[in-house]
Amino acid sequence: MTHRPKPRILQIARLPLPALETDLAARYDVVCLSDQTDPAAFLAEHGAGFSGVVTSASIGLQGWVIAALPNLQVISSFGVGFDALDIAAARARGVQIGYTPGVLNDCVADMAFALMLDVSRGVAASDRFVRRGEWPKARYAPQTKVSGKRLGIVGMGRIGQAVAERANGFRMEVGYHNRSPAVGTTFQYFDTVVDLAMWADYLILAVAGGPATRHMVNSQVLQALGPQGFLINVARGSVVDEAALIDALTHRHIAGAGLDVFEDEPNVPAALMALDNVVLTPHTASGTHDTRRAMADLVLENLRSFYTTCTVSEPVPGT
Ligand code: 8YV
Repeated sequence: MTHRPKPRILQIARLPLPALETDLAARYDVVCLSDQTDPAAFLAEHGAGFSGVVTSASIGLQGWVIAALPNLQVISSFGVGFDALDIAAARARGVQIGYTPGVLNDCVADMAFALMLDVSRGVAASDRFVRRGEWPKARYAPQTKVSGKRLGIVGMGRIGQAVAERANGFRMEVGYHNRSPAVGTTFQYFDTVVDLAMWADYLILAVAGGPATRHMVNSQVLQALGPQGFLINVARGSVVDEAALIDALTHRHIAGAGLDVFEDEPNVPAALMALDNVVLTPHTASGTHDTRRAMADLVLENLRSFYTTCTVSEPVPGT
């Protein structure tokens, strides 16, 4: 019996799910680039030996790494966003790119609602109030009702739709902005984010990151959202002008914000941390055992499919 050597896979950095690293190591000859003392020197010496790359939406893949892998054929990314991945460089080389759409919609939409409920009702803030021992001395101030309010969704893709589905149980009216009106939805469409923000009590961001959406939420949008309005971001930090948001929150031009993503992760501005009308989570919208396992299975399936049929099973659109 002849033994074909296992394909060599370059893992760009430590992955969010250790079990995925174990599964990869059982199937492939894996080397982690971030474990190398001099990654550039390592690639110069060994780059030609790798046919595959595994990365994540947060880690991404830079063009110079792609250039240092002359025999690269497949990239399998853990996540649905690909704004940190140099798609153009990979496409120019005919490299297949697989990602993990679909399986995280529920958890990201759940997190959007968790942030919306928390920042409106002061869940985390009142938890801090109780822990500080303030309850026996004072009453916690009334907060903002969520049910029945207007929910504005920016980006009516799969995650935006999962957010909209949840609004029904809260008897919320849904409006949305998208590049173009979404087929098959009856929700009210707004041509601009400013118009949507003006209408909405809650603006939930569920758009892709990247140059096309950079600072889509700026001071004008925040002014339109107004002093009773809340901003929820489960998309990408780059979608919001963070300096403008800090200014709007500090001067109460908006009521509050629930943020899972930031412009310079994992660094969160001290000015945001100092505010009580903000709920901050560390980019964990997809971070449940169930969803991370389903994402890991798709990372493995994309590789399995590529190494048996020469095509990934979930290609990034347009590749
Ligand atoms: C993950 C994400 O947290 O899928 C995405 O685009 O940003 C998240 O689901 C990320 O991939 C983990 O690194």
